Amino acid sequence: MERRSASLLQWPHITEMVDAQLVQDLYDAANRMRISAIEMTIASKSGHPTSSCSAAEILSTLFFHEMKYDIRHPKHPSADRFVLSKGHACPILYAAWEEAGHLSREQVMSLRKIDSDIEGHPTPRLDFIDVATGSLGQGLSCAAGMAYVGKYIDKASYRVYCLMGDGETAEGSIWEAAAFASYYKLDNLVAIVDVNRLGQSQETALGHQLDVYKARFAAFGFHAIVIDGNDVNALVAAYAEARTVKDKPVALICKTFKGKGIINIEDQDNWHGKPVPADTIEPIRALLKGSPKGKLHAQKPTLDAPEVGFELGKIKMSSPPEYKLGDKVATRAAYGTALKKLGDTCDRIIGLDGDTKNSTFSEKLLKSHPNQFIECFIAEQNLVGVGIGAGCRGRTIPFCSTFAAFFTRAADQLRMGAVSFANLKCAGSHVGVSIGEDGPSQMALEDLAMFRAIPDSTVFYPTDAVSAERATEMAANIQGIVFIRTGRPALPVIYKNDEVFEIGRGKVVRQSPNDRVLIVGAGVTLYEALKAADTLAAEGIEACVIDPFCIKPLDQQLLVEHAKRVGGRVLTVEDHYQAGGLGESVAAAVADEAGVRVRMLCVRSVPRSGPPDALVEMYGISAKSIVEAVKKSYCDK
Ligand SMILES: Cc1ncc(C[n+]2csc(CCOP(=O)(O)OP(=O)(O)O)c2C)c(N)n1
Ligand SMILES: *[C@@H]1O[C@H](CO)[C@@H](O)[C@H](O)[C@H]1NC(C)=O
Repeated sequence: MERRSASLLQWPHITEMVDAQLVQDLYDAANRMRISAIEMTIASKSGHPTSSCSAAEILSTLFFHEMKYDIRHPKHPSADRFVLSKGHACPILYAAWEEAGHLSREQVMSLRKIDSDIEGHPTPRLDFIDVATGSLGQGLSCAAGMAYVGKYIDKASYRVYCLMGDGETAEGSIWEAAAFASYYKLDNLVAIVDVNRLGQSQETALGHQLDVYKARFAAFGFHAIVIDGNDVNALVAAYAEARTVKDKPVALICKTFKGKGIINIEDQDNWHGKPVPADTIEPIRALLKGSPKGKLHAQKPTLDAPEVGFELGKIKMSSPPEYKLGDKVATRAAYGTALKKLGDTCDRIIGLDGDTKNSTFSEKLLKSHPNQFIECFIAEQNLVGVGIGAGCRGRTIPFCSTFAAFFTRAADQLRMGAVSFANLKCAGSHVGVSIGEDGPSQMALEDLAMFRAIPDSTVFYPTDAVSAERATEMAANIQGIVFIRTGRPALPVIYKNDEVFEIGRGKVVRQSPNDRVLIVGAGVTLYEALKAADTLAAEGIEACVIDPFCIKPLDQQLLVEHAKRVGGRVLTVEDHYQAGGLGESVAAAVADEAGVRVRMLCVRSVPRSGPPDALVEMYGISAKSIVEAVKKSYCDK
């Protein structure tokens, strides 16, 4: 009772009276969860019991007093969401789901075993995890994406809670997310910081300076509350206060102790990420006051999230491509057109951009369907994180766009997107030296490598406007991470409007029975390849030209067939660095074929500013370079 009066004094406007028995039940739940987390990590001989224990009360009050969910359907569209941004503390999360009756003792004790989904950090292999965490600093972006969708798209009452470590808040991406959350007035989002003072190798930069955390979150537009994060009464009151805040996200700055409750280890350095002695369990058990496991139940969700009305595989653009052969259209413009046409037929197609929407042409969607567009400003890590959060649980199909170069800044978010099995579409414009005068800082020359490296990703590199529209339409219909590489220059339409494109199928754009070389290009270099083929033909050397359209999966069969047909002479030409690009993809595809050689033209040094044509020439990926390379490599013998 004393504890309660203290916290009510701190928050005089909170009238929520908490039953003393309930408070005890929540302490008992927290201590049972502590014991479970300690036992799991002892069994697995690894893991993070001290990072777990500081947050035991934060989670017990959240899961058994505050949050609304249904253990029979943890991902119910109307259920409150929880993101454990400090993913290494997952033993305490697993313990909460055990306490809730959703996980069995046997399951949690399989922590970190090779055949167990109770992994070392949380992943959506588990039915209660929406986004994988463990690479610190990313959870708040994902949570903000979920909260945005909850508030503005689902227009439902579910709330989103995100637990971060104090050390973790040194990540810049946390502050990108914080700025986003307050700009969009995400009052359904609660950011909780477990300020347990310690990081992995030493004390955090701010230690227990709670006022500094408070000032920082307040400066970012949050309603910030400082509490004793190991005090159930304080937590209950703070969560209740959070629910009353309008038009601002809430930050709960929780003063805690790392290893809270573990004798001789609480608040001690040197105990990060290792099991603690088993004899620490009994003293915690002695704290239990007899509230039995299973007594506490979560509140049921308010069932007000709407059904989403789309089915992957059946989403169509409102009209097919409408171009004339030879029309000059940039693939980025065709991407924008296609995105708008997808938005016409499916209100869950959303566009997200980082203040480049009039360059990537995602603004076409914004102009027609303002409610289906999220401006994320110049914060690409958050752009991708918000996209992942917005797409999870199938609530939307997010299309993120920016200059392709700037997606590399979110490489870790994209990598974690793969661990999350995220459904995310990325359209990157302004690729290669062909962007011209803006120079190398704006040129994507590593993007294919990065997106190809993502497990199960699909990578489209459409050459003309018709194929760009179809790539965008296909992207909407595939589950998973898709990259569409679009270009800046307006170049001629080469395909008819009714040309059929498929994932993993390329197009032979020029061939004759006398072909002696196969040239593979995409985007600007496909046009260079066609020009080169004309020049070569005039000199009696016929060339087959293939547009791969899809770089991953690559049309291996088509490439092998034509490589063999032309006598094994293959030349690739790309507006990208060599590592991980088109040439290496083609080389890998034909590697098993005896008698096939692949020569590569690509950008081989840091480019400079200049007119696009001049740069294409200077960096050796022009028609002239192709002609020379064919003659040099394949014609003297
Ligand atoms: C991006 C990233 N950098 C580093 C790590 C390694 N790491 C895991 S936990 C941790 C310390 C986290 O400290 P804090 O956020 O204070 O959480 P605590 O464990 O103290 O609750 C570090 C450095 C990581 N997982 N992700
Ligand atoms: C984008 O829009 C701004 C504001 O209208 C304009 O000043 C700028 O030139 C546009 N940029 C491009 C690349 O079209």
